[in-house]
Amino acid sequence: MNLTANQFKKDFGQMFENLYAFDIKNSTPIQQYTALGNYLRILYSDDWNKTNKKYLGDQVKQVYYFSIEFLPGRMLKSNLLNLGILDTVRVGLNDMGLDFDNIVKSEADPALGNGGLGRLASCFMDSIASLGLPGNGNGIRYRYGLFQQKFVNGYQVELPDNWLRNGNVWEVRKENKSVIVRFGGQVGLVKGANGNLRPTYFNTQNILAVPYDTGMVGYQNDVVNNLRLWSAEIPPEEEIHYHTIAEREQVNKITEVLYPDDSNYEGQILRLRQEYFFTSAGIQSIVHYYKQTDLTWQNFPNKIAIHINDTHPSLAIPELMRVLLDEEDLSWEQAWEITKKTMSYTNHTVLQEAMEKWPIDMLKDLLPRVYQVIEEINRRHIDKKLPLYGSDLTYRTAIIADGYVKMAHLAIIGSHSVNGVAKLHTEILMHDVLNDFYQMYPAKFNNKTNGITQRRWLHLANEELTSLIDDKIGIDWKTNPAELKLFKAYITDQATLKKLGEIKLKNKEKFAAYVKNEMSIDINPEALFDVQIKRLHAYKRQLLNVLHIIDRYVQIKEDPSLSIQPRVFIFGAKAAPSYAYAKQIIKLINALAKLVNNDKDVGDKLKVVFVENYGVSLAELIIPAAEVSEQISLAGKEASGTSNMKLMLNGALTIATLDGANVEIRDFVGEENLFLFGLNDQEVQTFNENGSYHPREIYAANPRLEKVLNTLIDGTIPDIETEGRAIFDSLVYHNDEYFLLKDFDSYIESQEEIDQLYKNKTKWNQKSLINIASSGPFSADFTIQRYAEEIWKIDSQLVHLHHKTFLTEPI
Ligand code: 26V
Repeated sequence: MNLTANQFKKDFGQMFENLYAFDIKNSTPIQQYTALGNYLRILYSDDWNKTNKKYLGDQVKQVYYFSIEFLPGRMLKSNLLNLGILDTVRVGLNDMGLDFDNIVKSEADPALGNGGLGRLASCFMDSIASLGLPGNGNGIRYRYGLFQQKFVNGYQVELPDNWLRNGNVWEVRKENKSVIVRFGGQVGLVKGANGNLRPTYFNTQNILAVPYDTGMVGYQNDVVNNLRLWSAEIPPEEEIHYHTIAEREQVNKITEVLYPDDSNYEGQILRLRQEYFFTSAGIQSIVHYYKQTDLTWQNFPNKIAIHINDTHPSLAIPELMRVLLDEEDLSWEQAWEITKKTMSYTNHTVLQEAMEKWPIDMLKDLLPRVYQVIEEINRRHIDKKLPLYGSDLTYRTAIIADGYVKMAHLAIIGSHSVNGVAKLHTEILMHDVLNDFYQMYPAKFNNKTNGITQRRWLHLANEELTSLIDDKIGIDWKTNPAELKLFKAYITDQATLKKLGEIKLKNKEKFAAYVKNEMSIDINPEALFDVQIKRLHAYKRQLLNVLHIIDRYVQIKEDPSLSIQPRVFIFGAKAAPSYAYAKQIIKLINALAKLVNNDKDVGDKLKVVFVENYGVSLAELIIPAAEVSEQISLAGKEASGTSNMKLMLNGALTIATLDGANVEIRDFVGEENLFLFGLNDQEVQTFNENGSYHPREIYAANPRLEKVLNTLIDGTIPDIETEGRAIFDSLVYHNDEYFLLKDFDSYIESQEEIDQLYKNKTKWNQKSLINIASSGPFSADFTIQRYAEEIWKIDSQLVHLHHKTFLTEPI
C-alpha cells in the first residue's frame, strides 16, 4: 500500500478529530489506538470488498475453517506489517509526538482460545490470506475470553477477561446476515408443496445468530479474507416470548464465555449448545451464499470445502445433511455424497480424556432432528461395513454406542480426509488410537505437520533479528520461508555470530525489565534463559522441569561455593480451573520461586520466574529472549506442539523428548543441534503394556533423585504441605503416570550438556543460527499450501505469485 508519512499524519489527525471532536494532543493511548484501528480498517475496506467480490464473481472454490477457538493476538502491528505501512506509520506517529509502543499495548489481546489449537487456527488464517487463498474462518464471538490469571499467595485465581470493554475496532457487525439457530422442540412429518412428507420442527427455541466479521489482511498482496464470529441474541420478533431475565440470560449465555478446560472433556449442555450454535450458523450462511450462484447442488463440493478443527464443530456434518435433506429436498444418497466430499477433519489429541462424546439423551433433547440424522448415518455405516469387516471391528467404529454419541467417529465417517498434526502423531492415530478406522478408510488418513506464521513470530516479535537476516540473505524469506536456510552460510562468520548474541542479550534485557517492573524480581540478563511456555498439564511435564530446578537448588545449598552456570527458569502457563493437580503444580512452582529467588546462597545462580497470565502478547515478549526451549512431554502424548517451532525460529536451543513435531525438528536441525533425552514412545508403550514400570524402585535406588523428591514433603519448600504431599504421592506411590522418575537422569544429563555448551559462546551462537536457519519448513505457509493442495483443492488467487519456489522443502 502506498502511503507517505506526511499523508498519514494529515489523514490520521483528521480521522481522530472526526471521531472524538477534540485535539489528538489531549488524547489517551486507547483513544489513539481506537482512531488508528478505525483508520486502518477503512484503509483496507476497499481490498476487503474487492476480495469478496472476486471470490463470488469468479465462483472460485473457498475453504471455511470451522473452529471453536481463535487466538489472533493483538492485530494493530500485524495489520500494519501486512499492509506494508508499519515503518511509515511509526515515523508518522513519532513526528506527531505519539508513543507507538504505548498505542500498541493499549489493544486488548483477544483470548478467544485456550492454547495451541486456537493459536494454530489464527496462524492458519494469516497464511491463508498471505498466500492469496480463498478462505474464511467461522467461530464464536465470546463476550469474555479465557480467564485472566492472577497469583494470590502462589495460587492461581481466575478473573473475567472483559476484552470488549473498549469496543473492537476490527469487527463489523452484520445484522443483515443473521440466521436463526433452532434448539429443542419436536420433529413431525408434514406434507410439502410437492406432496412429499417433510420433517418439520415444532416448539423450537429460536436463537438469532449475528455475525461479526473481521478482515484477515494478507501479507502485502491486497487480499483481505474474512473471519466470521457469531454472537447469540434474542430474535427481535420473539422478544415477546422472553418474560424473565433468566430466560433472556439463557440466550446470552451461549456466547458468553469460552470453556477453559483445554484437553479435559466435560459433557456440559452449554458447550453442546455452543458447538451447534456456531456450526449451524456457519452452515446456513454458506448455503445462503452458495444459493446466490446458479450452480447445482452436485457442484457444492467443487466450490466449498469445510474444515473441522478438532471434533468441536463436527455437528457440521449432520447439520449440512439436515439442510440438504429438509430444506433443499435432496435424497439421502445425494446429500451424503456432497457432505462427505465437502468435509475434512483434523485430530489434535490422543488423550482419551479429551475425546468428546455426548450422552444420547442430551443430544436428542437439544437437537432432535440432528440426532435423527446422526442415527441414520450410524445405521447406514453399520449396515455397509458389517459384511466387510465383521461385527467386532464394525461395532467399535459405531457413532452411537454405550449411551453416547462419539464425535470423533462422526467426524471420521462424515469426512473425506482425516489428518494428524505431526508425523509421529499421525502414525499413532493410524496404528493405535484410530486404527479401527484406518483399517476401514486407509485413504482418508494423512499428515499435515503444524506450522507457525513467521510474520508474527519473527518479523514482528523480533525486529532486530529480522533486520540481521534481511542484511545477510535479503528479504525473499518473508514470502518464501524456505530461504531462511541461506542464513546457514554465516555459520562461521564471527561478526554475524556476535551480532546474534547481542540481539539475544537485548531481548533478554527487555524481558528482564518487564520482570522487574511487574514482579519486582531482579534477573541477570547474562544468565541462561530457559523457557517452558504452554498450558499446564501433567503430560507436558512442567514438573520434570521443577525437579531439575530443585536438584540445582539442593546442590547449591550443599555447597554454596559451587560454580554453576547461572540460569533463569521461566514459566508461563494457565491451568484449567477445575484441574486440581495442575493447580497444585502452579503453587509448587511459585513456592519454589519464592524460596530460590530470596536465598542469599543462591544469588544469580538460580532464579525462577513464573509470569502471570501467559498468552499471545507475553509469548511475543518471552520467545525472542529464550535460549533454551523446554519440549519435554512424555513421548507419544503431545500431538505436535507449536511453541517448539516459535522458540527455534528465534534461536533457542531445544531440549526435547522425541514427541510431536520435535521429531521433525530433530530431522531438520540435526541431532547435534538439539538435546534429546528420555524414553521414546515405543518404550513408553512397552512399559504400559507390561505393567513393568515401578517408580518406587527408582526412588529407592537413586539418592540424588530421592533428595529432590523429599524436598516436596520435608518442609524444605515452605507452604506446600498439601500440594507437596499430593505431588510426591502421585510420583512415588501412584505410579508416576508420565514417567518423570524414569526420565529424570537422562534429563539432568542433557541439562548439564547445555551448561557446558553455553560456556562457549561461539559454538552456542552457531547452533542458535542453525536453528533459525532450519526453521523455514515449519512456516504455516507450507502447512497451508499442503492443506490447500491435498485436502481442500483450492487455488491461490494472486496474480503475481510471490511464492514461486514454494514446497521445495519436504516435511
Ligand atoms: C479440547 C477440549 C476438550 C473439551 C473441553 C474443551 C476443550 C477445549 C480445547 C480442546 C482442545 C485440545 C486439543 C488441543 O489443543 N490440542 C493441541 O493442538 C495443538 C495444535 O494442533 C498441538 O500443537 C498440541 O500438541 C495439542 O495439544
